[in-house]
Amino acid sequence: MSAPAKILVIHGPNLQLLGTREPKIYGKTTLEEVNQKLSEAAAPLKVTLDFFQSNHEGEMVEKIGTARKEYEGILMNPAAYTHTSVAIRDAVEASGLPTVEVHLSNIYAREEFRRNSLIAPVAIGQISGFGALSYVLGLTALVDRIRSAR
Ligand code: CA2
Repeated sequence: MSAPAKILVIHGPNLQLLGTREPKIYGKTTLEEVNQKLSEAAAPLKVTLDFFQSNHEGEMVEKIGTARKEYEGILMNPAAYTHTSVAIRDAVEASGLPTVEVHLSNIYAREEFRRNSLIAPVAIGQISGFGALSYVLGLTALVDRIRSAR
């Protein structure tokens, strides 16, 4: 029997504000509660999670850059960097790790500039628009992919 997969969960800039502002767009669930929901979903899937939140592009790039040593997949909400960061996209691609991109809001139903994701082409998939459930759906899909690749 192989060891349980370790998955890195990355939350991008400003997501530490979740649940405190803009509830109409992002809901009332705090980041801590999102992580709690993920931990509850991870237990029956028999995977372990580490959580990382950063407001800094370079920190996110460095975390992704060392992830291969420890993790089998990445679940990430790149937040605003979704639409701007070639550096994060290149880091994901270079990591070679299956990565699922998630968004709380439906990025295709908002401003034009949110409709383009630089990360999506290097992710195995994207889930957008289901609030905290996007993360749980994303985790389920990521674990399924990791298992079928083992
Ligand atoms: O819908 C998502 O999950 C986003 O990744 C959230 C980003 C936004 O830039 C993306 O276009 C879509 C914004 C994260 C900031 O979160 C806040 C939460 C509460 C209050 C203010 C910002």
